[in-house]
Amino acid sequence: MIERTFVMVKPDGVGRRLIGEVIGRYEAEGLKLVGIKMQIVSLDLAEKHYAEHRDKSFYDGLIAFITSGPSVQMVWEGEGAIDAVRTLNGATDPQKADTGTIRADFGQTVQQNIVHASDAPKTAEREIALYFQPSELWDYSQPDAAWLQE
Ligand code: IDP
Ligand code: MG
Repeated sequence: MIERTFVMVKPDGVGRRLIGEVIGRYEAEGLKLVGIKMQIVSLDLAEKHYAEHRDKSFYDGLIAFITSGPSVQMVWEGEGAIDAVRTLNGATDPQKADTGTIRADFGQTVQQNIVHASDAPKTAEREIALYFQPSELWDYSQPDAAWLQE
């Protein structure tokens, strides 16, 4: 199924000049970039984004980190995009992430793990709506689209 997923290059990824590295991996997977922006996420937006973690011990640190500098927000589209991106990103803890994943290659701590990505269709829908207006998402075709279909 063609899906859309929300992805963020967190402030550590932006600061360490890894935006292009992250985008390159999703492009190489055959996914399509349909929206992109850069901002310092406000406290209010960060709290909405991470509401599910409100009661966790790491919540305050996570909110401080995610609002600490500019981050890049994106929407990627493609066949099974939600799982495909989570696989490329790797496990939350870079120490436990599979070799060759973004987090294994570049993540420093469980908190500073370079990227965020939606974990399910409902989450993707909610997170895309939090960060993007419908008019900021683009419908276009790529010349190799037919080759990527099963
Ligand atoms: P995910 O990003 O792989 O979906 P979640 O469990 O949803 O992982 O956690 C959201 C984010 O919170 C993580 O990406 C990481 O930045 C941070 N985080 C999660 N667990 C911990 C922890 O135990 N200590 C510090 N930060 C954590
Ligand atoms: Mg999560």
